Amino acid sequence: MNNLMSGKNVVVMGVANERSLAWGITKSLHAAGANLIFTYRKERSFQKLSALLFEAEITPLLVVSCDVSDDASIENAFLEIKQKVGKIHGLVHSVAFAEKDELHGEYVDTSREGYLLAQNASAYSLVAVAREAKKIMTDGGSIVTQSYLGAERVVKNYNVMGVAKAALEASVRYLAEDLGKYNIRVNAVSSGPIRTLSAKGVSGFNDILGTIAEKAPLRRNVDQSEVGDATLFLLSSLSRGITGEVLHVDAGYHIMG
Ligand code: KAL
Repeated sequence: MNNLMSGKNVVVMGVANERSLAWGITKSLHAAGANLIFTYRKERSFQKLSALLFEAEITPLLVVSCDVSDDASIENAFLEIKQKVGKIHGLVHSVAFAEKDELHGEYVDTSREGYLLAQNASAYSLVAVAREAKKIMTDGGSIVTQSYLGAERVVKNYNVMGVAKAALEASVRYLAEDLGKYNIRVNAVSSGPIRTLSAKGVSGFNDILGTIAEKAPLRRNVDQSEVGDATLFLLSSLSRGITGEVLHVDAGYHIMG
């Protein structure tokens, strides 16, 4: 337990189950004394989230429905947050989606529809959410999103998501410039591969983990608690001089040739 976030209201988007990066982040934020607000899209995620919060003895300030690919849904969610909580100091964007069909084979075969869907849900969603969050971050704040190495390099099968993450990371930089004048910082964590619901059904995921364990400087993989603590750092005043950054939490793998 530390007091890094006491008195701070933080919105967490993207808890689907106990393996979610957003759940690791929730645990770090809770241990740091943050007041937490959650958004969910699927009813199934709401039920999972409610059970997880109960088990972890976390009492949220608020849980609201929010579909990040729908502007009206985002506006409604942030209006409700404003009405019930007032201002916020932090936002965690930990959502992404691409059609399964686009996540294997060759990138050259990506359909227009699949490309736009991945960009919409995984990259534009940060822009739309930042615009609403800004209105209630009246004391300044910090926004953190989640990325992956596939934004910078070609990673087999990541395909359309790699291009969406590249747009997400570029958005972090443009948003950092726009929101900096309001003392709102915008950063990303680029974590190593972690077995989450998004990684489910990915053939060869064990091989990916094996490569990291062999080649990363720390000779191991990372977990949700490490992503959680790094995200906490970026949300807290400890990182007050940092914005527009992509922080790799990957046991150092990205530095290797
Ligand atoms: C190279 C890696 C292997 C995996 C390849 C692609 C992973 C893409 C991530 C993307 C977010 C996954 C999906 O959108 C899956 C979706 O089509 C089906 N799943 C769902 O609908 C579930 C139920 C919901 C909860 O999932 C979502 N996302 O809504 C990348 C690996 C090594 C690292 C990973 C997993 C990166 C990442 O971006 O998650």
